[in-house]
Amino acid sequence: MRSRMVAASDTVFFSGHTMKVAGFFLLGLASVFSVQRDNFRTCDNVGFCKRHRALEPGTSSYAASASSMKLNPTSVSLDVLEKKSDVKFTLTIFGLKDNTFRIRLEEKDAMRKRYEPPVGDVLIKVPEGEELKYNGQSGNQLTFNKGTSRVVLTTEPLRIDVYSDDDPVISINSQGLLKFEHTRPKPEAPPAENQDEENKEEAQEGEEEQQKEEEVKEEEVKAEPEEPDMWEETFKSHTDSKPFGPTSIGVDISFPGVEHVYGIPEHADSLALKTTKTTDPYRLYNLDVFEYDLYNPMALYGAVPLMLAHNEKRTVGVFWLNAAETWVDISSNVADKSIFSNLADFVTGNNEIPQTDTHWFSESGVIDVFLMLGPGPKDVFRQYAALTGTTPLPPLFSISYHQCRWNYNDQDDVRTVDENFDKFDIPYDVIWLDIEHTDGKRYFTWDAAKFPNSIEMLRNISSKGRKMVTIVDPHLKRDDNYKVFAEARDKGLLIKNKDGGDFDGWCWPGSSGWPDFLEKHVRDWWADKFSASEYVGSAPNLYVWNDMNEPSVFNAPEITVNRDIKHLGGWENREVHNIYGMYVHEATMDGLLKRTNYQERAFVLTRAFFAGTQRTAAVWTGDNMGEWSHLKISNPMIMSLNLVGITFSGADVGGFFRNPDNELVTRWYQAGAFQPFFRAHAHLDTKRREPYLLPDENVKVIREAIRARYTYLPYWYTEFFTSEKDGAAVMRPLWVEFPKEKATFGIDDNYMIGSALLVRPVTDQGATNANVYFPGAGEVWYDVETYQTYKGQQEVNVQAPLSKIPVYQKGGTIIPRKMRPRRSSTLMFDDPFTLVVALDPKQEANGQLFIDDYRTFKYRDGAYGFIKYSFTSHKLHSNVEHQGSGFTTKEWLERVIVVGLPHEPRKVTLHQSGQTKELIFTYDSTTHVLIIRKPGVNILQNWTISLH
Ligand code: NBV
Repeated sequence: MRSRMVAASDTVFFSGHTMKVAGFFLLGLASVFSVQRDNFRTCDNVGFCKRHRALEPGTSSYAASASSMKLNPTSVSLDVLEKKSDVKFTLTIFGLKDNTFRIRLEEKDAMRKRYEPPVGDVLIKVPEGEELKYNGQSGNQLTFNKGTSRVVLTTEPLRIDVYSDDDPVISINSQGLLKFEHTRPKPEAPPAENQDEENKEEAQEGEEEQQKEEEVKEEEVKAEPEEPDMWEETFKSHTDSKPFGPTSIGVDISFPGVEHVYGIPEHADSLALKTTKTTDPYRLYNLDVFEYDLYNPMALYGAVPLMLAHNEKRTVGVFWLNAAETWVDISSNVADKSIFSNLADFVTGNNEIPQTDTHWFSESGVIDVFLMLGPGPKDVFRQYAALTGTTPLPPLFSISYHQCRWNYNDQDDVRTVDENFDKFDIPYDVIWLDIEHTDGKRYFTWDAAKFPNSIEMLRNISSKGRKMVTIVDPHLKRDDNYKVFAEARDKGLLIKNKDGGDFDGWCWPGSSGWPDFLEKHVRDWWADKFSASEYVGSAPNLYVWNDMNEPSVFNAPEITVNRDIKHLGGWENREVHNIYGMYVHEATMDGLLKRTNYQERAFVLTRAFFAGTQRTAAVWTGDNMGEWSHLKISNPMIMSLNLVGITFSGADVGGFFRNPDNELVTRWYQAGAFQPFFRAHAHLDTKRREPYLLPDENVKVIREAIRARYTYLPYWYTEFFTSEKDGAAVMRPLWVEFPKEKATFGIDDNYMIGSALLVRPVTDQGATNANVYFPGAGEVWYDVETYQTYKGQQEVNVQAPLSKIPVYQKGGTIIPRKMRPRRSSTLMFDDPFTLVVALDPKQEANGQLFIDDYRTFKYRDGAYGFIKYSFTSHKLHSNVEHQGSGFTTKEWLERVIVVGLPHEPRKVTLHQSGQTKELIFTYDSTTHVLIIRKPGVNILQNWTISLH
């Protein structure tokens, strides 16, 4: 095989500190503070990536046969022939409810079944069909209508164009890059190696020889040659046996009229995806990338193959349902006219119309693509949510502040940290324990010397409403005396190596095995491990964190399991790689829910993820660095996750590696306080940096930032509740709220939380100012601290000294807050609300509030309150839209702040149940802010406050 790809030895992956396991020392080799790229494959050393990327746009060799057409009420299928190989495929186009289509291409007489995630695991159910009407044939084009959309299928060369309201919106295989590597028997003799790179180089020495080689190459193209890496591939010292040969699939998908595409996390890159002409394609392959680099398309811990394409007119989404390694190339006739202008002839032949062309290819599976036609961003969120589900309402504690570190050393350490938060008046809800809390990295156990009485520790924090999260990784130490491992081995639950024995890899505990979470019975077994009797020393206020679930394997290729390892169902890891981590956290969540017989909501954090992860875990962006650039990239990274449904996501506050200075830590808290998942975390080797350890000036600012988070919890909670229903991003790019405003399309340092709050975290060292883009012509925005106003559709350089978080409330919105700082969110359950009414130029505003018991599933039976607020004609109305299943609350209204009121009212009155009461108020004529005190009504009531 290619000698270029075989390194003398593999670098031992390492965490930055010395790990001693079973007499071995794994030494930290990667301490240069940037990723060791050569641990990871690039497209150049991935056979199928090279093969797909080498395809030239042109005429497709695939043709559909119109006469084979089978019409069903909601779908149509046709035979497709690949003309060079004579292999047959079935193409099916499904009409789905809510402006969605599905397109599948499968091999007809495949020698081996291809993996597809079982329905229920990624897709929550078989998607509901909608009538697809055949509208006849014209030439080689068949047309199908569904509502106001239509699909035009060109039979030869095969191409599918999708129109929405007569506008072309998505085109598939218009560049002719479709390639489906059909199953085939292994050739008897190994393929010749005369095409290898090295030989090519040598051949360049003599012109004659070179010419000969070119002739050979030409011949081979015609004959569709077997390439050397089709049946075996080598990376560094690892050989992938590839017993089933080449199985990849790929096709081009174009978005006419579109310059901006987003999504396909996880990458440490800008929000708007870049063209990949000079880089590798964006790679989706769940990997543990040590000290990842920024602004490149390398794969990271998780993968969601969903892309959103957006322009002023509409948003569409493409979901590529495939769990294998996937790459996505992006080109654009706008960014790169010279090369791609000839491809921009979508319909009109006018290459002045912008177009983004993407090219998707996966190592195996079938082509199964969902096209969501919006037309708005929130429609695409809903359409994708109908396929893969939404984030269930998190328990309130989990959207509060989390204090983590690798590691809190022992019970005393936990007690001291806990007490210090109280001493310094800083709220926090959850304290976390990393791998060192266990007995030798045996998860579900405790280091008896350091944590002799974990139950007492858990009880202590519980008295203040606080929780604990412990880490539970999926690698099990191969130790006969470790019950969890022994049981998994004896019951045959572990993934196998290619020869059928239990797969043996290296991770934190040394030699380890991995349960095969793809199997339901394995997940059930794992879930039971969280019961009080199995997880000895745990308590109901203990929740879980799944790390290393890509899975991370230190001594395997690319620090993950070999592609040819076998899962219990017979699949190779190459077929299922990206979905493994999701099954781990799903089983964990199930275990936590089981503890209370599915009564109490729970919390799981995961590092690896896939489409559907949103249903059972929050996600964090892994091992970032305490660097300004990493603070900056946390915003687009979390926004990308939000765009693909993973709304409950965040980044390590402070940065995981290195020692950030006080200013950076402080700015990071300010950003984290306005990101959905808010947790500080730090590497074992870093200096302690709990907020109270910083100089007074910083403690003060961090305290304010965390308190600000707590004051906005009612708003976050309401947003999460509505997002469970409609799948909308909670942390939103500005274009989601202002889809027609082109200036917002490339912005990734300003964002919105819901529809009311605009946030612009300061992410530059030494900055005392920040450029804020205020979107929306005719809108007005209010600084949430000073109430200073800003007009929409302009960028303003605002003052942002260290104490300032630039956050703005949109005129026309009403935000519920709780303004009494306490030690934890649980202690705030019954606290009174403040309503902040920010008036728009018409002197109107609307808002809403969701309340329940903040912790159980009873809201699903209707036991919650949902209140709508509206301000119009100088009156604020509270309208209880829902109060069900006997739900009541002690929460009440203590204050109303009306912002943007030009004149002081003479009198303010409260009207409720036929009674009127005068309320006290103050008015500031410079800020135009009215504060109405003590309306005193229960929050779950209808009333009106009138300004006279
Ligand atoms: O468990 C240790 C760490 C953890 O703190 C971190 O958050 C994870 O992303 N873990 C990775 C393993 C090793 C990191 C070098």
